[in-house]
Amino acid sequence: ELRYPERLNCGAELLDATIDRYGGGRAAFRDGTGAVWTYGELRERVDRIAHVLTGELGVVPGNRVLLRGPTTPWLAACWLAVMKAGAVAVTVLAQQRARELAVMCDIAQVTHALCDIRSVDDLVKAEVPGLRVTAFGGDGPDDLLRLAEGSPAVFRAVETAADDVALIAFTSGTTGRPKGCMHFHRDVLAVADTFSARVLRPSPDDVFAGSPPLGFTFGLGGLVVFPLRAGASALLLEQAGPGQLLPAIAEHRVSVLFTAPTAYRLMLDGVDGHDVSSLRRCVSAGENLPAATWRAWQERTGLRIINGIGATELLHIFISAADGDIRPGTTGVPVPGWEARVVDGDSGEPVPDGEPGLLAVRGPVGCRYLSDPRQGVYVRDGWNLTGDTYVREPDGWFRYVARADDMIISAGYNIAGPEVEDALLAHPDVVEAAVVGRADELRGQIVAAYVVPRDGAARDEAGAEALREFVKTRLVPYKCPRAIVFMDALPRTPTGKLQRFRLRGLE
Ligand code: 3SK
Repeated sequence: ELRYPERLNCGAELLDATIDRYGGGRAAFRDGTGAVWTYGELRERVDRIAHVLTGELGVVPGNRVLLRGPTTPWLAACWLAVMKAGAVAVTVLAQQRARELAVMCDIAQVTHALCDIRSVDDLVKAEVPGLRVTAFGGDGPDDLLRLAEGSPAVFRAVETAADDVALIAFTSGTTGRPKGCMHFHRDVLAVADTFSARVLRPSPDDVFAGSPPLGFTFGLGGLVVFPLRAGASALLLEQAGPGQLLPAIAEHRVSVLFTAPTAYRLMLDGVDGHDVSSLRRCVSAGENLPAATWRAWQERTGLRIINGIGATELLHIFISAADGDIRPGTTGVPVPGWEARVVDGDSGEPVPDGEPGLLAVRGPVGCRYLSDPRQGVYVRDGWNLTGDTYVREPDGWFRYVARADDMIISAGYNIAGPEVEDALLAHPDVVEAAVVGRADELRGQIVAAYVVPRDGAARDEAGAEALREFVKTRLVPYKCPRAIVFMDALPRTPTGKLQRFRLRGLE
């Protein structure tokens, strides 16, 4: 069981305690330009920013401070400074626009913002009443970094309580009004001390890198919290698409990679031309990892992807498989410190092993929506209902079926879209596939597949028919997509999650 002292500041733990343990001379962050920040330099920059926050900007413990910008060491330093100052970081994505930012600032009651100069326009356009915006990375006299240069180099972290709120993270929301999830100082450390410490088991020599932005808790955990907790370093890339990741892995000898299934698929084409021998751990989350992608990555690289399911509500990954025992097509077992079961949607009672039901989890971090009635839907009897349909196999392994609202019912058959997607993705001409139900007078719904084909592959009815025949060799015919639509790209949220609702509206 995890135990933390009553007074706990996660910023001080990640920085000051790590320096006490490993010294200040090791690399903490690198960026794409070749800059390296040692732990000592990082702490000095964080402490100077914390002085600006609590001095010039008048931030007091508990104030909500919005952080926005591309993934850079400076954005990570601002997050750590907000933690050490005892304020609450409200993390958003650099791609979110004025209207979305206005809603989130309202929900989180944001008073201050630290914003990369390149992302400031939309925040200003959001016209949030009373919001004090301080930009960084520009050349104005009021630039945060200029103010920080003139501030003292040592800041004593505010002694927050372990269960003071440290972070408000928004669910990316594939539909509807975003929900702000509150997380405590101890929660931030708990995800490092469970998934990272128990599954990844990083060492100070590890180099972390990946694509999720710091405004998504997948990225904040994987690229800031986990490496700092372990005394390791992180490569923070502003552009971290598949095209940038492969050369960066080779150049910086990246050993722990965080990205999503789509990026693994897209990297398959280029991976032979790059040296990925430094990789020790490849983590996939954000969406279910199809078995076909797992197998293709292993064939090309020899590496076994660690598939995980996480949620903004629970901060990071809670079910996964450890590297020695990974079964493609399953997610794994509860991360040590977490419990999981599969329950009936109506009664909330566990369903028998082997039968589909709703995934329910509990552990050191729980869902705490900020003033949102949907709290009562997500949390039932102390269990968090993630909205995923899962099967628990008799040996305790958890297998993803679909998002609960994504099951297709066609002519009385229940069909899980991801199973059909997996079959399509095994075809060499398919880069991406999304399968949804389309309303049909005769069958209620039919299986409709939206497919991104490889360059040069057929996009006509003959191509569609070839895919149908292929799926029929792998699945019972009623699961075969009756409609196949070829697309250039699938609609996704800024965090990379597929927006199935947008496909349902298409013919
Ligand atoms: O939303 C997710 O899928 C996720 C995955 C891993 C870690 C954190 C999150 C929010």
